[in-house]
Amino acid sequence: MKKNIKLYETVAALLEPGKGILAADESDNTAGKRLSMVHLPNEPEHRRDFRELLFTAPDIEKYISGVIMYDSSIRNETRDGIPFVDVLTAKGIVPGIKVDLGTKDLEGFKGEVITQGLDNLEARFAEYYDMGARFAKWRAVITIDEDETPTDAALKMNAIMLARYAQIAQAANIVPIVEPEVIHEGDHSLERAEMVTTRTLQVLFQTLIEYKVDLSGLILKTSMVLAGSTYPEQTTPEEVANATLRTFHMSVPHTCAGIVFLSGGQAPERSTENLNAIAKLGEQPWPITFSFSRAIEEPMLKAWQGKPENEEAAKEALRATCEKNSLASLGKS
Ligand code: 5MM
Repeated sequence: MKKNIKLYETVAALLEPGKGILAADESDNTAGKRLSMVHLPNEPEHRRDFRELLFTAPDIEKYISGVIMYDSSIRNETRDGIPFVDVLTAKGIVPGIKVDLGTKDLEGFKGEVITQGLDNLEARFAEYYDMGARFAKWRAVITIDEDETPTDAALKMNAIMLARYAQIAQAANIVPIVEPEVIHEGDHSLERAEMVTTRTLQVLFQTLIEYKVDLSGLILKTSMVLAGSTYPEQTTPEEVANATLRTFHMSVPHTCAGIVFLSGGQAPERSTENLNAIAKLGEQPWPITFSFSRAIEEPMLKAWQGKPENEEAAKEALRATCEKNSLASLGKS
């Protein structure tokens, strides 16, 4: 396999110890859900203000190595006309882009979905690279339902699409983040979550290897292994940490450049506690850190409330949340 130094440089920047990745890649629709938390309508100027607060907050670069954006935000700029990509780059933060186009039902497989977005991906990557993006993200959604869900057929099809996306990204000098999100909502036990996540990651990595994706130039974004959100016995951080690392050791090759976590709808404090417990288990074959969206944004939104007079407090809430997660990624929270 031909080595691509550019990919490794980006990987090293993204996985700098003590830093994590902010997932600010909500589609316009989902950004509207964030704005509704602060009683603002889903209008372009409010989406811009939301992103401007996130990207211009002082000192986040001490804790954040990269930001994943959405198509409309990578093309957007601050109220003063500075492109968001330039704001991030000036802070030494690597700009990234979500390139999947969301999910649709997988015909014949009740409750299972497939991710769209492979069409024209070469051309889209070329444009995003010119805009400054150096890494990307594609999310597959895996739901745990009855005993037979997820099916191996759905896992395989999602893995092939993740592998094809990763091939195209690497050919464009863009580091792919592959995100097979095992959904937290549901009444499944911790054991079942562990079994499903292990199988999902095994199928994914077998497929990535089969299609000759360079794992040293790729980052895995994954769920923590947790009991379902409505399962009667909720899991302690130590249980989450042990189950999550057992899963990785059963499924993630040591050549994979690194592993980052999504928060999956857990409360911000719980996401941080679980990350801290994982880091406390000591050094692993891969760098491990956070790539939260909701768990980073929620405290900032609470402080902001959509009011100009709260903007400085909102930026400080964001900085403090990033610092807490930075410490947790080192097991020092
Ligand atoms: C922000 O959520 C992203 C998906 O947004 P759309 O549904 O609008 O496309 C998602 O990709 C996110 O980056 C990850 O799942 C991690 O987010 P959480 O909130 O789970 O940390």
